[in-house]
Amino acid sequence: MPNLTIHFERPATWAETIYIHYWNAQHGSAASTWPGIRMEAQGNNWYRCQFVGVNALHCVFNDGHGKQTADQFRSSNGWYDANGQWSATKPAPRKPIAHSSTPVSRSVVSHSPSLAERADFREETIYFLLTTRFYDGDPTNNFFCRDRIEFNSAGQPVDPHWRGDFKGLIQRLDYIRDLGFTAIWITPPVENRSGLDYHGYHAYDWTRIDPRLESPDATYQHLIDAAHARGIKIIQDVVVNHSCQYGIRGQVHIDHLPIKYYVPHGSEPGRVNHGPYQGNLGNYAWENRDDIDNPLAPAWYQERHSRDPEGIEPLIDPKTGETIPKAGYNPGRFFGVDAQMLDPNWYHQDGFICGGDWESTNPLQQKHLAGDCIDLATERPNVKEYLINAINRYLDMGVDALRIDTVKHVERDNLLEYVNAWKTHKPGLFVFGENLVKGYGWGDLGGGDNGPSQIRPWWYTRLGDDPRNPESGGDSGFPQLDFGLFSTFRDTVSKGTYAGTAHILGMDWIYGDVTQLVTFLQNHDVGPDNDFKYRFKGEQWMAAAAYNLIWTARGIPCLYYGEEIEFMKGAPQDIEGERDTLSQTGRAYFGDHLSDDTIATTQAHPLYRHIQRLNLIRRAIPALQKAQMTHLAEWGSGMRFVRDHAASGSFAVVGLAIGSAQQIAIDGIPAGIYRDAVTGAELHSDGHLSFSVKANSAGIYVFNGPGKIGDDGVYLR
Ligand SMILES: [Ca+2]
Ligand SMILES: [Ca+2]
Repeated sequence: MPNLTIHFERPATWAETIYIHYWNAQHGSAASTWPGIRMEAQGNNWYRCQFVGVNALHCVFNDGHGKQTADQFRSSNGWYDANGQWSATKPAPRKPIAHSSTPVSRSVVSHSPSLAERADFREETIYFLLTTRFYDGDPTNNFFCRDRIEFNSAGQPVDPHWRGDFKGLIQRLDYIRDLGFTAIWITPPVENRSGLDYHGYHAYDWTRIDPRLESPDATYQHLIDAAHARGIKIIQDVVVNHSCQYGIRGQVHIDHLPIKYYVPHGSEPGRVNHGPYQGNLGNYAWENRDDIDNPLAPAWYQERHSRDPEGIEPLIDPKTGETIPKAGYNPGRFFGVDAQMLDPNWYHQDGFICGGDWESTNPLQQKHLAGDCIDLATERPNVKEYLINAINRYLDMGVDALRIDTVKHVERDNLLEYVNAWKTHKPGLFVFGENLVKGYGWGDLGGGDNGPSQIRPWWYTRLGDDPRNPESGGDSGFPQLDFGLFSTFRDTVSKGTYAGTAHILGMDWIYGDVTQLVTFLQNHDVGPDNDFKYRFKGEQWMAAAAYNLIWTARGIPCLYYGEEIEFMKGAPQDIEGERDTLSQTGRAYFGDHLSDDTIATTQAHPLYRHIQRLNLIRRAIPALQKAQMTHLAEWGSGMRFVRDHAASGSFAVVGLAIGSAQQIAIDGIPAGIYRDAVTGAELHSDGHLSFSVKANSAGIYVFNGPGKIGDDGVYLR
């Protein structure tokens, strides 16, 4: 009968009771209930637990007092030390970490596991899209936001903001699969309310999917099921920090006048002319043209919600006593929020963020981010209960991972309550966060940072309480989008060099588990040029070299929709000018490149083929997915490093060349046969390896590797 013995070294900041919570145990009882089994103290901070009749399990270590590790998987006896490293034998007492030792046995390539078997999210690569801007499968759910409507030369409104939908996404899942991605991150699908809410970040009801995304035969459940049927995981984007400016349906109301009574200066009641909004600016798709249907709105509001669709009957503003509709009457009563009148059970009471607040922890976390991002009292039990339960339902529907928005605007330990509640509800759940920083983001550790550690990405990946010492706490199990690495791309790949990359990678130790970070070249908010505002502007070969780095370095690669064809290259990521519409931005509608007539051209693009092959290579080599980077050297036009994943026996030497061909040399690696996944070249090493890499290509020499993976393209060759 197999037995599994797990040892755990208590980090200094943890309580002295240690638990192991486990699930998916093979050939044993399936799972423990949180916080799990209490481990037996062995002295010198080591704890032990033996599982009889079990040969593999997933687990989380915790102290029952709020500290916990990331999810772990173990299939043999092991010692998990306070630095978060597994060993097959008991580690010697603490000493400086030596270079990676000679690996024992070396496997070749991973097989292709099914979705259910893929418990480690580092095996995935992510395609990120704004559902409304991707592919329109059902024109009947299209909807124009009030703001930024685009008109054609005939004066007709075109390009509805809510255009792409689940039906279209389902129809194009095979496109994403063909490109090689195994996970899709979609923008928040819950019901929204705002003058510009097509992106989903202004939630009004977390318990409902926005009807503008669904069709009768293409609900959220249909999307999840269709993705799973293709081996693709769904990552749901979740906003915890704020609600829209109307409150939350059925929970809390924020005072407003109904927008159908708004009449701009120079206009008349019932005569507003604004594309699909004719007569007034109330929601044109709703019978009574109102903007909210909150049962907590006052009686006078609800009465108008259910009638007077024209917005022309006299209504007394209860706040001022004035009668509307009246041209030019205070727009703030329709579109603004009175921060003094917010319900303290649901909202913070500190007003709106202004200039000096952006690098200061308390105002950043307690004030409202914007007029339509009203800061929730996230520490209150009612807020926690509402948000946690709402998202649990989507986890039950099959959502595989969560991406948390605006992380730095919620205090870390408070936010970890949400993250850990979801991970407890769905053991093994991968959750990562967005902590936007332009720069290295090392906080109090220097690097020219003018903000404190407590609002920086690394802080949220850790459990310690010392802003100057990341190692004061272990891994929080809440990795972040790698804005630090992203920020360096402005000065590296955008200028055709890797110079400076080693500097940022040399700080990998500050993160709880750097191999879980989500890496990217750009996204819907930022791009790696000048002031971080534009879709990547650089030459195509620079982008190719950037992807070579992102796909072979530590972290989980994430591509923003359209990058595969340099879509909207150089455009601002978000609306910039006073009159910009979405079609002038990086959030333009992508579906024209995915139609039956155009998709072949899209799939022939050199970067499409490039990313497709990088996904193929990464999926075949566990070291590229899971190992840290060692033996790192970088010299501007080239770099090399080792990815050594002892647990799977996968070992790869990577050489990268940007701008010109490079000769790569490395010492101190295991002797044996190495095969390049890019060229298929085979080399014998006696501890030294030397090889050449063509310009903007990569050499990926895998110990006992399978040889060439995929076909040569313009860059990988
Ligand atoms: Ca649609
Ligand atoms: Ca907040």
